[in-house]
Amino acid sequence: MHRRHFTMVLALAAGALNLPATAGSAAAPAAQPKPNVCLILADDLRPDGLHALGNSVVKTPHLDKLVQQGFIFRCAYTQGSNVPAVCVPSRTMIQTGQSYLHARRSAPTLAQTVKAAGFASIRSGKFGNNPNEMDKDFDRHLDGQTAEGHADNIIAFIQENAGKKPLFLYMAPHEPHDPQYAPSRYYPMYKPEDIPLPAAFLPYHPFNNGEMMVRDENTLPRPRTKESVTGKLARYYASTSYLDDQVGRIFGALKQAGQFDNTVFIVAGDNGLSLGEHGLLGKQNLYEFGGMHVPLVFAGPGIPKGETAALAYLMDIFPTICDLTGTPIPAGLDAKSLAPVIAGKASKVRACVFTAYRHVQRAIRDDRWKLIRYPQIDKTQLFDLQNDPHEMNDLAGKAEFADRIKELTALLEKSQKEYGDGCPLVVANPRNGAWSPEVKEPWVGPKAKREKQKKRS
Ligand SMILES: [Ca+2]
Repeated sequence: MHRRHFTMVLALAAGALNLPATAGSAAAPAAQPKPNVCLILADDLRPDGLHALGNSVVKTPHLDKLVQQGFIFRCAYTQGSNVPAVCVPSRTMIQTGQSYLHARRSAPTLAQTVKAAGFASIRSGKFGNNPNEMDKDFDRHLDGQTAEGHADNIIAFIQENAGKKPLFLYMAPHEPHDPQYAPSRYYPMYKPEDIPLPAAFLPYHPFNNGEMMVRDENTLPRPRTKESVTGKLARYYASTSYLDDQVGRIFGALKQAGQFDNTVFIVAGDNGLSLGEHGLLGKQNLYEFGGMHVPLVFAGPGIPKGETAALAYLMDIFPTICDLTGTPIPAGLDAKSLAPVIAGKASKVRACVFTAYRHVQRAIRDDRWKLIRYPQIDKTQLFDLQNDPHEMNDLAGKAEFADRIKELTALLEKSQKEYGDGCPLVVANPRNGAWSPEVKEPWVGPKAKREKQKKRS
């Protein structure tokens, strides 16, 4: 499928990137009609959250068809968050293509860019966890309330506008975020007893990571148990299947309008989520099955079937959409186009990925190694992701890895400078990191304490 479009869009991408056009086409990008774009941004979807991404339990037949024909970024991340609601900076970074860590540089947003490029655009999504002022720049900006409502909004938009202009369709539903609101018929699809515990399951997190009692972490009692965690996973998968059915309706409308094969699809999650890994439940940590690691798939005209371990940021979606549609990329972005990786012209666009959570966690990873630093408790973890993808074997205490830790710490400091992150990696008088659930009020920083008081009031 999409074969007939392959040459055209590769030529478009090549033109935008100043790459040699492989198919010998010298057509000017501006003369080519743009494909439509359909961005599905699920809320809290884990990097293995779809069947075709390697999860044998969850049923997602509609999205699977795309993923099976598409190009998967296995190592994609949202950069981080200065608040427990990781969604907000994540969605803002998609709109700006810039790091949340420094003041926003003046550059058009994604919404402004697609508008200027001649797309008819709609965002239908959850309100409240998004940069609302920026999202207003889409031609239509709606809250459909449910996944079904969002699909209705987008289907109506397709029916009104297909063929008149290229379409930019952005669906940002609540699913599969908790609490789950899928219709009741979805819940019997998953029996907790059939769901395996995550590989890195622990009843408790072994130390205080600086955010032990946040809202997400309190959605199940402690200790975490097989029953409680698999029950939560069952609800999460039911919600994912509900979303998949609604996405299937959008695909149907695009097919009916004769536009499906002329649409670039991007399927992603706004942030990751622990569901029992390391004793955690939220997105307020930097583990691989934690807050920042997300699914990211591109499919459609010009996009070959394949996958890569190239390190990507979620904000890269913005310039990548530009390249895949022959739209100029605005100057001043931190994000990088992934089009060269998709086109097989480059194996990577960056050597390392830096992630951050408030002032309490910082991490850096390269193709193999990952270091997580907890400045407030003077703790470092080191994982060999190649041999330990679930981060179950912390190598930081071993003398033979001292040089590796030095190298990665230097790389982390370099990334902090690059993105203007002033968070110290070493603090005076670090706290005791010991933690157990018997301690009712674990240590929280002054800012978190204020947030907590605000929530109570
Ligand atoms: Ca989220």
